[in-house]
Amino acid sequence: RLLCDKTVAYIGAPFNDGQELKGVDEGPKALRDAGLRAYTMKMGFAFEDWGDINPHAPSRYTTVESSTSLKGDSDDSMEGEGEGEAHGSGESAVYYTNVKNSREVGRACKKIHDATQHAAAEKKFVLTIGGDHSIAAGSIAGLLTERPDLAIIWVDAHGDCNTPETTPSGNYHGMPAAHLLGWFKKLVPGFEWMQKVPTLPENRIAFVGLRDLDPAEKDMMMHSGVHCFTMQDVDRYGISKVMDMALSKIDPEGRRPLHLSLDVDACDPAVAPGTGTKARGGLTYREVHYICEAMAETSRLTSMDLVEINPLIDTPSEDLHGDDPDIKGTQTVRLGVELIASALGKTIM
Ligand code: Z70
Ligand code: MN
Ligand code: MN
Ligand code: MN
Repeated sequence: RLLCDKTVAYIGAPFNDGQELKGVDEGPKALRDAGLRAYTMKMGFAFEDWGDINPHAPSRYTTVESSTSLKGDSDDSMEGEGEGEAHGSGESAVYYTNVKNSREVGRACKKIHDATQHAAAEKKFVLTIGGDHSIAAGSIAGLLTERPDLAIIWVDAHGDCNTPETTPSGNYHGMPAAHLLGWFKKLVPGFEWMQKVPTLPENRIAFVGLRDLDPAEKDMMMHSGVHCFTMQDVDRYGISKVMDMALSKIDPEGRRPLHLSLDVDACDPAVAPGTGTKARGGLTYREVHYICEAMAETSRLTSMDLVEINPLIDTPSEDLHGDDPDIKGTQTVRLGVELIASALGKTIM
């Protein structure tokens, strides 16, 4: 019995305020232009384009704005310290003030939350396309609300487990996993709504492909219940054993709906050049495909994020050999379409 229908709800999250580089907000359009709709329909899926979340417009799903707001509106500037300073009212003492663009990021994530929750309620396969990885705070929050026993495979070079106390950059895309796990001790302006979202239990997330962690982030991950599979684990055990181990950790009885949060920077830069934070020694073309194929084989994959594809810095496809003629676009964009197809069950035989 399938946990979702063979209908893809495509939710575009053209969003780049969680990091420094422009271009990652062009991901949703690039994947449309690459021919994703036709490609997935050929595989027997219905394809519903739910459009792009406009991070700057009022939500099309809800009129509820956050009821708490900071007095004095000192805005999202980087303050260096992780601690909020009192602004007279005392209210800001419970807020972090060092998350860059936090109001923008938080409001956009709330809209993404509303959209993924809505699509999950309609039993769709929920496909959220970034944008930077900040959007996973929204997509997973919405999915968890509707599918409370959800378990997550987070494929990334990075842990994305910093808190505002440990972040070296202030960039929210290095923090969404920690936020979902309930590791933030204070509120983030724009993210007040997260308080009402179920916290993700630590033993329900496994990271795959890790190789670039900040010291304090590494410490928190190691001393928590999250499951970590580094590139060295991929070398040692091979990707198939790593996926077996990861899935049995987050879903020992094989009954949970599964979510794949796929940051393309998990791939080796030779495979995915079009991304902002490249880290050498990543997943090969086949390894990242295997991850998607293994998720599809469970028959319990009900949602996916694909993030950090930056078409503006991508390599032209002329450099690609043996590419699929049914997919258009630059190298990393094409890879994105292929990975979605694998996650939806495309097999070699
Ligand atoms: C670093 C930070 C990060 C993606 C970079 C980098 C995080 N740990 N995430 N690229 N996708 O700033 O927190
Ligand atoms: Mn903006
Ligand atoms: Mn990431
Ligand atoms: Mn990353």
